[in-house]
Amino acid sequence: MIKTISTTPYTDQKMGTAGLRRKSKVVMQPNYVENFMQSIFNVIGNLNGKTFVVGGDGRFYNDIAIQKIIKMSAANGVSHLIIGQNGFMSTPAGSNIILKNKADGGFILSASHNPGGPNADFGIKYSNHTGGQIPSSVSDAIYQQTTKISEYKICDIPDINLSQIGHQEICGMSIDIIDPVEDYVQMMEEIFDFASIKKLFQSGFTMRFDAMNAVTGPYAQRIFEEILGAPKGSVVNYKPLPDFGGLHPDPNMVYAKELVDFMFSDNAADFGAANDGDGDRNMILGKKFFVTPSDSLAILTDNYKYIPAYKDGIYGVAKSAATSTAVEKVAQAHNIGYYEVPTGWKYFVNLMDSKRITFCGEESFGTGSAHIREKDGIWAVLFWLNIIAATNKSVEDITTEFWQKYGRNYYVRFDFEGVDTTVADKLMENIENKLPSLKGYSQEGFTVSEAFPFVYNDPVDFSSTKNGLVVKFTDGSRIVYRLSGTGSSGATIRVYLERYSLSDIKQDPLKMLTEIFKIAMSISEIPERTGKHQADVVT
Ligand code: G16
Repeated sequence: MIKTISTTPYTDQKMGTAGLRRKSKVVMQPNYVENFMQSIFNVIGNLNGKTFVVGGDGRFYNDIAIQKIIKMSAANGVSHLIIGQNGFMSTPAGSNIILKNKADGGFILSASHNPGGPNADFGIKYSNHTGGQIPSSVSDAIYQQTTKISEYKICDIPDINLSQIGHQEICGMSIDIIDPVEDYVQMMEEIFDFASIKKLFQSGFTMRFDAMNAVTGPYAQRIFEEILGAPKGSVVNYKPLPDFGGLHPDPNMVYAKELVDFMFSDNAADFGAANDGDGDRNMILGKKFFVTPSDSLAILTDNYKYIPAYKDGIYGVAKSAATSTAVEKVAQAHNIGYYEVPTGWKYFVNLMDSKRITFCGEESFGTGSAHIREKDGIWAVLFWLNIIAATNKSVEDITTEFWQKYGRNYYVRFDFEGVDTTVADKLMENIENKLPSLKGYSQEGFTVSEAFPFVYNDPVDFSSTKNGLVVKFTDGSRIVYRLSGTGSSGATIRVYLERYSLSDIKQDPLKMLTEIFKIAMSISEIPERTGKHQADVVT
């Protein structure tokens, strides 16, 4: 039943920040998935005795790609697959299943927060035995394979029925189809104080969780409504749909508009939250109040003692370089380790495995801990609920008290999308060339204290990664420039702005960052080089 099929390479199978992301139509080309998967299998080598976890966020083409992966796994000698029922599994749940079963890795079929559908995006995230996505050295080797692939192996059998939980054997490989929600719920129950969150809901506390028609709907309904007792209907857009019902499943102020409008209305719930396509990102809202992801990481870290799993102490904390420095002050206050890594959750994995950090987070709506090796949307929501239950304070009060204690890092990210890649590359090169001469440069009353490309030297594997360009000012303000690594076409220039104030904590972030934005534009020459005077997305 095993067939070897000739193929020719595609030239565009290089993974980005988190796996391979392309337009669905690109992925649907003949042998596209097959070439990519065979390249992975070739790099791993002997697959005999190996176990992999497979699932996805249910987006368009999930059902087709998963069948290809199953049949190719069997043909390549994989011994065992653990698959989410109907092909569904969130990214954090997948990481947990890999760790719990000591699997050799896993494949989550998702383009994360990117929209889904025939005219939208598809993707494949590949994790190894750590439960986290593979390091760049491995993805580079896979890319090399994709450029010279000439054949792939596949089992010539009918599609496998993924709807029944249980065990099957195909082509000499064993398959276990599991409930993708069950183990995840158990893990959350072990981390958080479910009894006190239950009491919170019993007292009349209200919440709205927007699953954005993506993978977390069933997880959220089970946890928030069925177990914790949030009123039925608290979880909205709960049914995972192949095109996410036309929603762009990115939980931010722009794309989670329905939730934002509700939470900023007079009928708002006490607490609001959203997750992205594959359930690793989160957005936190209070009544007419938004918590930036950078602040969220700092606040969770500062309040770790309320959480049963962390109350006895935590290791350090890490953030991506582009994330605001709010959590640095918390790390100093608690006397714990503090690390800055490049953008990409995979860079946290070594720090977690070596017990250097417990918490980590990114400005791109990602927060998580060492319970798994991916960011975790529902975990972040439960963490907030647990703090609220323990302190009896609102999201706004918790955040305001945090700013009163540590000062406020005003922070906004500006995305310039759909830029020609050559223009974007030149623009970044031009900024980088300018960096050495920027020290002492003054504009709008701000003076540059240092300017440098961000370079991360991993303390565990000693690899070195360059990602982003940093301009720091004498008052602690910062500009970071980066090109996104998660888009599926063209380039997105990300400009991250930050300004710190110890006592002036109630201002409008955009107003506070007006001057820094002007400086960022004149250093980068974005308007002149791209023709864009406004960002396409401001979060
Ligand atoms: C991925 C990575 C994150 C990263 C984000 C944005 O998240 O796992 O570490 O912050 O992309 O990356 P970029 O700025 O390069 O677009 P996800 O949720 O998309 O898998």
